[in-house]
Amino acid sequence: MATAAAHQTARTHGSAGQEGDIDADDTYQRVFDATVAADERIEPRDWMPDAYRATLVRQIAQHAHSEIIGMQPEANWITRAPSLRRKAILMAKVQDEAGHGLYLYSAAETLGASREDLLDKLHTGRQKYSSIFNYPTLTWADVGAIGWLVDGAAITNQVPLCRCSYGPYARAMVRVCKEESFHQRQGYELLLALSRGTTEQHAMAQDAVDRWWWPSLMMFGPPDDESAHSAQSMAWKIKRHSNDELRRRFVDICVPQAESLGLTLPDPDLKWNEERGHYDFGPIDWTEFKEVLKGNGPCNEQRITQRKAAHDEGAWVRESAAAYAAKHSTRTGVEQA
Ligand code: FAQ
Repeated sequence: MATAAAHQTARTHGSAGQEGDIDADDTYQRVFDATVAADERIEPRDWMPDAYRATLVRQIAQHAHSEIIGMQPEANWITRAPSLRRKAILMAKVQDEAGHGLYLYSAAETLGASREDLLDKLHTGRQKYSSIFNYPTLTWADVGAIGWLVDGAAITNQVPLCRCSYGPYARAMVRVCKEESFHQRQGYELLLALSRGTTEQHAMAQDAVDRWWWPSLMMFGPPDDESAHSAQSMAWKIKRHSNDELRRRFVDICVPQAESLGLTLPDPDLKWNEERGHYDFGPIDWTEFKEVLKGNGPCNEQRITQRKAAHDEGAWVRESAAAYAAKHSTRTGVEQA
């Protein structure tokens, strides 16, 4: 059992004692394990295993990248929204996604990652973003389907992350989930309006759901027996549930909602299983998922090209903001303090 003094030292030191100091390493590890076991938070200044830090940077960066790449498919419809009201809602939603990216890159920075480096890894394909954003938005109804299904899947995955063992990530998720929940409702409301509209509008809504359903199920990641990181991430309480568990939960939520929308889900095997207390569903095309991850989805190339162009075109904004901050900090004496 670690002493209180050792506990404090271990919790507030960025690295584990002197090189070769096995006792200190041991104590730090025990304090870390005890903190996680007690469902307390690991904070940026606490000691943590290198692999825990690396896993968090990987997941948070991938999450941040998904938020900013995820702006593209919906932004595609801002200029063609069917009314001023719909345009204002959509602009606010896309802007929210940029904000989520910001919280998440900031959370990654608390682990020692550099934002510039993370963006470079995204642009050069060394870090991933969610598979879902490699599909095209072909009609206005896709905006509704993304809100309902993609934001719905995101919330199902992210609500448990509010209890993630790493403090800054968990706290960022609280706000993100509140906003995603609003996004999900606007998507549902949009689809409901189309579903109850003309025959053509109903068909458009159904077509969008048909195209987004299976990719939304893939968002939860590979099946549990193929998930490389789940076991360790769950032991560290970064992830609280497995990929398949969350996928099942999402299907259970969506089936009654689809019925209320007057739309069907494109799966003939979808059926309530009394014994399991869940819906059974058909096989997911994991070959498609793997192809999308390899860069062969319908929009992978377009998404990265557009992201890089936006980054290059925005260089002057970043430079101006940095110059302003430097000038401001000199004037207020922050630099001398
Ligand atoms: N796409 O061992 P696991 C949103 C990768 S936010 C791409 O199971 P893990 C908001 C995985 O990284 C959506 N890659 O991995 C919004 C790993 O590869 P690596 C994003 C995927 O980390 C809405 C490999 O497969 N949400 O939508 C995917 O334990 C509307 C093995 O997988 C998050 O990022 C995938 N779908 O579990 C924005 C949530 N799935 O890294 C705009 C946080 C797996 O070894 C509009 N992340 N991979 O090269 C997580 O919860 C987890 O990272 C999982 C994957 C569950 C995604």
